[in-house]
Amino acid sequence: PVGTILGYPRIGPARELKRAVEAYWAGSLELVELERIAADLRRSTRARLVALGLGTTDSSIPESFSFYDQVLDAAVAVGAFPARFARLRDDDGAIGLDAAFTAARGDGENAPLEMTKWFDTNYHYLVPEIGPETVFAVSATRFADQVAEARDEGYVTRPVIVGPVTLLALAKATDAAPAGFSPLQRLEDLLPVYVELLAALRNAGAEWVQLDEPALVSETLPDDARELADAAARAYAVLGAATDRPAILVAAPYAQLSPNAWAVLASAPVEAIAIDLTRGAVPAATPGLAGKTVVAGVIDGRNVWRGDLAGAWSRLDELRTLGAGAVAVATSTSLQHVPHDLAVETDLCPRLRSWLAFADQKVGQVAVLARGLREGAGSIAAALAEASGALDDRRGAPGVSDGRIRARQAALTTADFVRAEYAERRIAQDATLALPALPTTTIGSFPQTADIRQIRARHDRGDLTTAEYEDLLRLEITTVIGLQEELGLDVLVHGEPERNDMVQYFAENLGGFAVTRNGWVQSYGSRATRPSILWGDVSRPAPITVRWSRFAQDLTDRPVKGMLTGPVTILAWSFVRDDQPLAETADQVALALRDEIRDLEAAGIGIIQVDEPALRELLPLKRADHPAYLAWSVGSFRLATGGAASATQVHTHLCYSEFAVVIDAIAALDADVTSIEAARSRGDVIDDIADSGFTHGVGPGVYDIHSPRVPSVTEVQELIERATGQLPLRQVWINPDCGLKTRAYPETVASLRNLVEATRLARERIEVNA
Ligand code: THG
Ligand code: ZN
Repeated sequence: PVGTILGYPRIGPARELKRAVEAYWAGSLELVELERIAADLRRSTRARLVALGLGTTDSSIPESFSFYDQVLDAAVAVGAFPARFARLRDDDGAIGLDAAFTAARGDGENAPLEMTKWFDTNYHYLVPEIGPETVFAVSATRFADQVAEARDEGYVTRPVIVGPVTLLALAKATDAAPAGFSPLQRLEDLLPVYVELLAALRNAGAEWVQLDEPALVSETLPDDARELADAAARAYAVLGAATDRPAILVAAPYAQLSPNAWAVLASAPVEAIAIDLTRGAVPAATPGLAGKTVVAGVIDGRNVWRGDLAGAWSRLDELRTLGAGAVAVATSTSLQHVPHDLAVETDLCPRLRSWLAFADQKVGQVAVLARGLREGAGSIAAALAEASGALDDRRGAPGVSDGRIRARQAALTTADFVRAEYAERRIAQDATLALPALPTTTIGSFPQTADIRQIRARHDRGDLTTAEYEDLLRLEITTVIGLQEELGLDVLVHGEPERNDMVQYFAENLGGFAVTRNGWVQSYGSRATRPSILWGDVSRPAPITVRWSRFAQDLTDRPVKGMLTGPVTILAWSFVRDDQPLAETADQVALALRDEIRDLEAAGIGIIQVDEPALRELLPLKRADHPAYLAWSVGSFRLATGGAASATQVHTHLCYSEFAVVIDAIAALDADVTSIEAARSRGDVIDDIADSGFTHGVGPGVYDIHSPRVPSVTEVQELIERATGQLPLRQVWINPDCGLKTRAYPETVASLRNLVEATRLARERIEVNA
């Protein structure tokens, strides 16, 4: 292929796959219907890619469909399936779609596969479980079936499969594995199964296969980079030597390959290597490349900007000096990280739209550059000039750079990032808040019932006036406050019924952001989000949350927490401008939040939570980049909260249990109280907190909100005791793991009742002991 993409969104332009899969799960769609809808989607994707300029029979069309997750697909194909789901295999050992769905979602008795972040993206994959006992064998034929399906329609497509090194690197050891076992130790056993898969693909008509090996660019996986590069050398020696196989394209997206990994791939017996040229420089020339194609990822698969096409073209030019057999153009990553099509976003301001490119537009850009490679620079000069024109227009457009905001940023001093000493704040807060020992609270959101979602939808459609809508919100807040008082919680929340999403809500209310109607991006399985587009300097035209917080506070004598989303999370879950460092953009968001905090304080709100669940998520893949990232991310939080009075208690919430990885950063946030997820690990994270010498308030979650299960009083007591056993009493807060948005009321009320009761018993014991 001269021009290709590493993968295409699979959810469907109107989220057809989500609707079909969820209908199938609900029992309202037959399996054959689900398979038919999926086949239709694959067919229309192929046709679309051809219409956008990719070739029919030159393997430039990737076959990258997945019902749920590409890592799960690879694990299923090679039979890496947990023992607890083994009974779901067919009689011949094959793993069908139902079995795979069950592994992804659990079945009540058996926990699903764990889900975690796919490199530094917002996509979540399922973590395969592999141990010494795992028996690898070809267990599904889907990859080859799809190639054959395409061939019957007249296409030669290129199947995309997670490669063996990455599959093992992303896997975790089974519970049965001995200490010190790493799934990568099973590489030699796994490779024959990949050899078999390759033969089946060849047999189905594939001329090329794409094996995705992003693990080779990462420095944040448990196996170190050298070990992974060494594994790649062994893996591709074996796969390359297979006689009955398609040509192999190894793709290493998401960051720059280390010189070591690059040298390994360049000398491996494979036919092509795809590298991400939007992150890092063109690698060094090497003789191993002479017979290979370098697939240059110059069109960014991660952002929604139309970008600098002329710049991409000159990178392709630069690549000709590498000594490769051929150069092809591609996206830097799969396009699964961007929405399908900009053309349907007719509500976007036309000028902004002219600066953007979603998946289909990016395919078009690849097609342009491919034409340049085939027919010479002259053939695409007009297209390059047009893209440069859009870029120039963007640079000079009003709002992209706002003098007042820039001046405010330039005038910041270190004092703006520092609050009074913690000890001083503690005294001021103890005096004004007068909270009991082990204060109880929740993370912020209360159940988003069908009713609330419907109210919002009716308001969006114009079926409810804003006045009617807001009356209903006030009613909901009144109920939620009443419930919390009745339960006996100490620090209350208003429940956030006015928010569709913790990022989109702020994006809709800040200047510099645009929101889309249909810009869905898969988050995991059938779920998607609609990231906002941060295109300009960030301003806060008016207070955002203040009237809801004040309304709630007026209903009760207990403190009500103000609820904000932090700058890093707002950036992490949006499409961010690419024309200035993230650090600068983060500080602009921080200043808007700083103003919001000042207004909340003025409205009588004494506790303000600034959530940063995505702090860990944006951690760069390269270790060398960690210090700079942690400096600006922590700095933006401190800028947002640095203006708060000593008596104002600043809370934060972080969602993941890898507390240890960023513990120093969390301490540096200097929040007065930090709540974190802890229940799924039965409180193991408490050890890390105690070991770290963390001195501020901390609320390790005492029950898991990710399932409807109601924790018993005893269970909650155990976690409280674990926390109070290891941390000074005055540090400990009692709260659930995370927000209650996805839960229903019956289990929420029952769980919180048990939380309050367990806390009451803990306080009694403390008094007896004192
Ligand atoms: N908000 C945003 N991004 C996020 C999260 C978030 N990224 C990480 C994490 N949380 C992802 N988790 C989810 C959880 C649920 C859903 C999506 C991502 C979800 N989406 C609905 C769906 O697909 O049906 C659509 C929701 C809607 O209508 O807006 O359920 O919290 N920004
Ligand atoms: Zn959370």
